[in-house]
Amino acid sequence: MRVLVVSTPVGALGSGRGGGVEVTAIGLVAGLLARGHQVAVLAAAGSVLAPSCAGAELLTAAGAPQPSWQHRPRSMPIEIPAGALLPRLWDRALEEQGRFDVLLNLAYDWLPFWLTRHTATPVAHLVSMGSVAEAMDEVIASVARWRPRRLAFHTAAQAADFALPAPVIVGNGFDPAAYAFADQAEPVLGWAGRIAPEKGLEDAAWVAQRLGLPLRVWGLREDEAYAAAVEASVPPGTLQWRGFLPTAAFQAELGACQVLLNTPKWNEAFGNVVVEAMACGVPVAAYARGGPGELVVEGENGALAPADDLEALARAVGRAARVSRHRCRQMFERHHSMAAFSERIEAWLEEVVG
Ligand code: HBI
Repeated sequence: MRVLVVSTPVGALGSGRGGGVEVTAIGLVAGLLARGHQVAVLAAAGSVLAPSCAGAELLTAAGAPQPSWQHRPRSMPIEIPAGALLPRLWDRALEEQGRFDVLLNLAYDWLPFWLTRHTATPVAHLVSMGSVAEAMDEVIASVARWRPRRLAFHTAAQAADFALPAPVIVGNGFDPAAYAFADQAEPVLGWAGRIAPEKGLEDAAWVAQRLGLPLRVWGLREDEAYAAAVEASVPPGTLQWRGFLPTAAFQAELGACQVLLNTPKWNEAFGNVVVEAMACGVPVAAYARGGPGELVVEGENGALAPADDLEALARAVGRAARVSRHRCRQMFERHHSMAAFSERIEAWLEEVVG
């Protein structure tokens, strides 16, 4: 197939601003290329493609980034800033659509969902979040009523926010060669994600201090005040801030952790870092909430605690530390490799094109 992947307007690929979508885009583009499809990527000016995506054509558009839905009230109207990037991305996508079999949208934004019924080349949406806003729920529901299979989700927990009869669940995918299995661990815990309230870092900090172990923290300090508040909530030295690292450096440090803590405070659609930890052989202790609640299987690749139950999460760390690190890697390779993911994406897009 000839696939045009239209990226998120919140930031350039490779900047870290796109959050999980950046990792998804790499797995999806590299995976489809490896399966012999022609792929082009339309993204914000300044985007760079990972080496594994070198075979894809890169189209860019410049404009004002879209404010993230993650920090907007649910009743927020749709906003299009002056000079907005989003309409420019889709202006270009509609101009180019004639040379593609399918347009694959990765943006969680009103415009591409609204366009779905009106394009010549079919648009398919890989929905990147659960329900975060009324106006988005409404436009996603309108696509679901018209052609439900034009929507795909990362997990069933995420899809459940949109009440579809039989949602397409595609998981996510990562390049196994990019993650090194680490058999030995240091006596440290890990936490990774955007440093923002919905990610619940304060709970991981509390558990680390409760267990008397340092907590290595990786991620973009998106909310500085929040980061400072978490730092102040535990004794100095509990948190070791590692910043936002490119995957190669991140996974090398992540592999040294005994257990990764995952503490979502919202219906996390997937939980990329949970799978990245598995790829490095690191078991995960997570809240039974959202995607992580599905990805972590008690006793197999980690341990689960009732959401927001700090004492239970501290106990889950002990159970997670005892699971086989080889089993974690094995589960990653079977379910979450780029090959497994792109096979699911290919089947979905061929159904859309068909
Ligand atoms: N907000 N408006 C908007 N559009 C997106 O595509 C978007 C977002 N917030 C977060 C986000 N995408 C990605 O970080 C997802 O991986 C969650």
